[in-house]
Amino acid sequence: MKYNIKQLEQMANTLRQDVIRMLVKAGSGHTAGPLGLADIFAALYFNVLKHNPKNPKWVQRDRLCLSCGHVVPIRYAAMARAGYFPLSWLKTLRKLGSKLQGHPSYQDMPALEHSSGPLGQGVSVAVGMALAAKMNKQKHFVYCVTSDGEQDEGQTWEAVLGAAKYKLDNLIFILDRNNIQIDGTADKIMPLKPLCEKYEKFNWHVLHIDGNNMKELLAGFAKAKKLKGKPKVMICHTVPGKGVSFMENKWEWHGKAPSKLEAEKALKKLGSLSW
Ligand SMILES: Cc1ncc(C[n+]2csc(CCOP(=O)(O)OP(=O)(O)O)c2C)c(N)n1
Ligand SMILES: [Mg+2]
Repeated sequence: MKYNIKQLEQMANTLRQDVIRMLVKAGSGHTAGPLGLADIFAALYFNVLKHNPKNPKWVQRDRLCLSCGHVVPIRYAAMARAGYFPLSWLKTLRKLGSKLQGHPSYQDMPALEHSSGPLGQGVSVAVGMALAAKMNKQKHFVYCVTSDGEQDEGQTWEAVLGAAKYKLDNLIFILDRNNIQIDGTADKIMPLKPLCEKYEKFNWHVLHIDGNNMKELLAGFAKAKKLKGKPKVMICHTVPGKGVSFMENKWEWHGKAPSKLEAEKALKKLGSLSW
């Protein structure tokens, strides 16, 4: 069943609460990116993706690659809510022996499509999957979530070149333009502007989206699917830490988990009555 905009917005808020609960229990991990990406993951898992949680290896499924692996808590939350595994597993994030590792582990959870963590690698995996789909005349799309920090990786641009060469119009990058990375604002660490023109000159279709606006997101995905002849990138402007005012737009929350007190405050801001 495809969720409507209101249901998707509610789901995004639920996912944000899940992320806070997971991280405080884990005691370490990444907070800002996952909160900023909640709307995108709600849209993907509850409206956009052709997938079957009960049959994760269904051949005709759309592939979702997560290249910036550190934001995986938001993907775990969306997968649990979509029925890939029990919600109780979310409490095991980052624990020894858990399937929910701090960075995606394909060995532990094949529904993730591939492992990631070293930035820049997942985009190449996505290009390979899209090329394979073309060669096999398969109809599914390959989506790849990548981050602005990842645009600093040389490997990203090798993948971008390759995708254009093979005119992979079954490939859609979802670029999280949240303007932060590990130890500063993204553009201070490495200026990326003009990012849109860079992708255009590399022969990609480029869309600009407010990545925290569900209506824009759904329209963006629909448009991206239709564009032909070139790979597509949806540059999604998101607010890192979205929904928790004391975390919003602060790079300091890139890789820090909330304390118990901070988590309680965050959950209140997200409208939760309990923890
Ligand atoms: C190849 C590689 N170099 C460095 C790192 C360390 N690292 C982890 S996250 C990160 C920042 C990435 O920026 P971004 O994905 O934009 O972070 P966010 O928006 O989630 O804060 C860095 C440099 C890494 N994981 N892989
Ligand atoms: Mg970033």
